[in-house]
Amino acid sequence: APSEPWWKSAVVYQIYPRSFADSNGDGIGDLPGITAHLDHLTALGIDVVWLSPVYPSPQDDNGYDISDYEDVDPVFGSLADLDHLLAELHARGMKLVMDLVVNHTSDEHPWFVESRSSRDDPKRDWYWWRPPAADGGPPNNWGSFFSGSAWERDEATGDYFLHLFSRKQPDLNWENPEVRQAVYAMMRWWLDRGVDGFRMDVINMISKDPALPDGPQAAGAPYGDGGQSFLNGPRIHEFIQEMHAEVFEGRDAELITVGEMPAVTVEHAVLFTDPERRELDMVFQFEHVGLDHGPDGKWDVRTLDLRDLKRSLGRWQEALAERGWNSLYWNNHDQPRIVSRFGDDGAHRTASATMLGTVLHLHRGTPYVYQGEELGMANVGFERVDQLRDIESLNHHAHAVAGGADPVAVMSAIAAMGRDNARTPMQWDAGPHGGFTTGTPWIDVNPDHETVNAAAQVGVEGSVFEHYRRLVALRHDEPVVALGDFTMLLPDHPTVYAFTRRLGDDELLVLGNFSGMQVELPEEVVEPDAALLLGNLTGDVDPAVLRPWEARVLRRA
Ligand code: TEU
Ligand code: CA
Repeated sequence: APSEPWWKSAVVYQIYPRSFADSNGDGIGDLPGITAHLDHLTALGIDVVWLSPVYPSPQDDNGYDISDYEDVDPVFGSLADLDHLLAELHARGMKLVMDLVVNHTSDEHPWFVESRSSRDDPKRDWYWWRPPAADGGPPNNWGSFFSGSAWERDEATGDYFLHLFSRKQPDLNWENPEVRQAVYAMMRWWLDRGVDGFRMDVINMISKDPALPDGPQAAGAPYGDGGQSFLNGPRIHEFIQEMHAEVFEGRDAELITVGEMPAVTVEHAVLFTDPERRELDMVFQFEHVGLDHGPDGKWDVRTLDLRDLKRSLGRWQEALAERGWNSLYWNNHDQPRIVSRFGDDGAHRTASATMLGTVLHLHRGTPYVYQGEELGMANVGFERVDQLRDIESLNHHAHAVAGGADPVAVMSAIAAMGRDNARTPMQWDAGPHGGFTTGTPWIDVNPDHETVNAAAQVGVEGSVFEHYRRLVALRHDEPVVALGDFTMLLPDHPTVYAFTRRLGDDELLVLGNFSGMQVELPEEVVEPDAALLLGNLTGDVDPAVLRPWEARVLRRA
């Protein structure tokens, strides 16, 4: 339908600049490095690049701690380098989405430097300052996402400030209208520069209950969970609608906006993405990437039950079928690699990576490919603390070990779930450091780069890359893939993921084997007359059987 927004048939590619390509040998990826590798993106056929933060930053959280919203950190290049990248992307028909991190700033942002200077500074109220509790401790019991208290006492005044993430990421006070206007002005500045939209970091945390009450605290737990006071908080839809009116109104048709929203519910997601409400185009939800977490959270590693995955993604497909829109992802810079997580990064790497890609990309929604996913890059699984770089993993390790946890068990959870798995350098070729840098990389390259790399895959039949290229093309070429409705099949099958997509008379059947065992298909999905639109394995196809990690996209006769 001509009236459908362009991003419904688009595929987005996420670049984590620090780990993509280093142009000057300092061991850190940079903007000229990205610009030098645009052929890779063109070959894949993607429509949009989402660039993780490149702004000036002390890099406490790899750029998610911003000290200047309107410039580029010298480690990544200059504003001129960014303008050049933008122009080159546009020349190739691709758009650029910037990361918008406005739940918090760096503690080195001038706004916070002023704010902390005295109790009556005009910017004092731009952040969440509270006096100590009666015992001199923090104002409430909230824990930070990066271990420890969510409060830090500041020497200048003796008050505490709130930081949901690192102590170098103080939370902005969105109750203050000056804060909101300053953010909107900055966003307009970027749009005027030519960027095509924003991925909004933890944007469903910006509205907090100003009472900041204690959260529920499990027996023996060091901190309480403040989530009910800041996840999808009281004014969240008001703030997002205001942002839309102040920043996007009148120019939104060409843009793409996606809100990153830990713990967003389907009910809120419908509100956020219903076009009539004028909020956001889509959100990143977290339910499906929490299914292998136990009751104690992400370090409590469990095995995925495929039925849970189908139930979860199926619910999201259904909830956003009439109004709103899904984003689709397995990976980003915070998640372990999907081929290691839900697939098999050993003997069945190519088959499982392509099966996972097929199942995801055939859902209704806008797919996001995270750098290296298109090569089947796997978890690195660091075994030593000195190999870790991520503040979340390092803080967790320090706190857990200090609290008496077994260091071997702590490292094995980090090896499975740690964010550094996503952040090892892009594997361009089999050469030293995978062709990422001529210097010493800021984080170790995965030793498997000798076999898993772009040079070995681009243009090579049977590779993960070539399969992803076909998936992107399928979305561009087949309206049913972009716009068709979705029906989940076989919800109780333990290893087969099956669904249909339908647009008018056109119906696709999608099958994926989430196991290394051959499986006999239940009769309702055996279709000898259907045409094979896309498969991930070569050789003879038996309509009644899926081979290990096989995926098929069939067009019903
Ligand atoms: O992440 C938000 C978030 O809640 C988690 O995914 C987080 O990465 C953590 O793993 C929780 O266990 C966003 C960014 O994507 C992340 O890189 C930043 O560290 C974080 O916000 C703070 O800006
Ligand atoms: Ca560099």
